Amino acid sequence: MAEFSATSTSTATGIVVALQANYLEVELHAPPDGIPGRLLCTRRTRLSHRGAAVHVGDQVSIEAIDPVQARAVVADVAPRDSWLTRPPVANVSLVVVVLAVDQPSFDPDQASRFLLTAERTGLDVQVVLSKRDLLPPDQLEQLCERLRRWGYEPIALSSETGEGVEALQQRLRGTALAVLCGPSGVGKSSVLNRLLPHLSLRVGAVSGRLQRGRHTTRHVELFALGDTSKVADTPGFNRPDLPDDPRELGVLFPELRQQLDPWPCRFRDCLHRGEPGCGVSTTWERYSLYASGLEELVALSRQGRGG
Ligand SMILES: Nc1nc2c(ncn2[C@@H]2O[C@H](COP(=O)(O)OP(=O)(O)OP(=O)(O)O)[C@@H](O)[C@H]2O)c(=O)[nH]1
Ligand SMILES: [Mg+2]
Ligand SMILES: [Zn+2]
Repeated sequence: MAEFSATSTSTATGIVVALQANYLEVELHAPPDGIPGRLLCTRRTRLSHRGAAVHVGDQVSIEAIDPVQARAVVADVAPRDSWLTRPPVANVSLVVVVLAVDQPSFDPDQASRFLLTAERTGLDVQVVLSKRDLLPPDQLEQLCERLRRWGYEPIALSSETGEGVEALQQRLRGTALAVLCGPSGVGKSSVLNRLLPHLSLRVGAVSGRLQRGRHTTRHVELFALGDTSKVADTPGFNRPDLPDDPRELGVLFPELRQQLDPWPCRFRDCLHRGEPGCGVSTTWERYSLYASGLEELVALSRQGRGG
């Protein structure tokens, strides 16, 4: 007769839902009989040797399951479909950029940096304008219209009143993994508490003259939204970096991207800075932001080349 030890020989697959110090919290796709749905895991040392970082959102195979302690070991990581660097989340299918209409006040430069970072993934990007209760309806409509000119169809919502939350819920339904990202204090955790009332995530009041957030959320964590969708709460931060390559910048602006098909310029490597023969207009709102971003990147790449 087989002898049972504390460690079962079963293996299983799951998704990393959180990282805690040196542990990975893994939710199993189909827990074998008698094995808890969530396990606290360490990594096989050979994974660390390969330099394979394991992140939230990674699909992993696990072994050495200890059903009593709910522990296991991550043996391997599946190749990623997509990768968001900051916040670090693997296998994202939708990037939700959350921006407050006020408190903290809407900052077009900061908003754009978050949008550019989201666009770099090549994934779908959804803009959420949070705290709509803080803005009169006509000003809210103006802000929505502004975002539309940038190439986005925003969902305006309030986690205080609940208005608009249903629209986000609809958008997330059927999305395998959505990530909420944006500045600290815009209400990312608050909207999750509204969507999933059992969560009670910690939220923090904004403070100071600039009504900045207090970096309340410290870790990326995934939560189930129905049977087929997951959504990630992430720590807010304030100023994402631009991409490294100036030639990459243009395609990250939807309103410029739309002007580039078909290619309107006489020059193949045009950076669209209003030179004669460049067919790109310079009269769109974010053009100045594009131009100054470009200058910053060109200067950086010159420095990098030592010239
Ligand atoms: N008036 C109003 N306040 C809100 C709304 N949503 C969130 N807040 C408040 O905004 C503050 C920040 O909310 P959080 O949910 O902690 O913001 P966060 O984006 O998760 O912040 P970090 O975790 O620091 O990135 C809290 O005081 C919330 O009560 C809203 O819809 N309307
Ligand atoms: Mg938070
Ligand atoms: Zn051009």
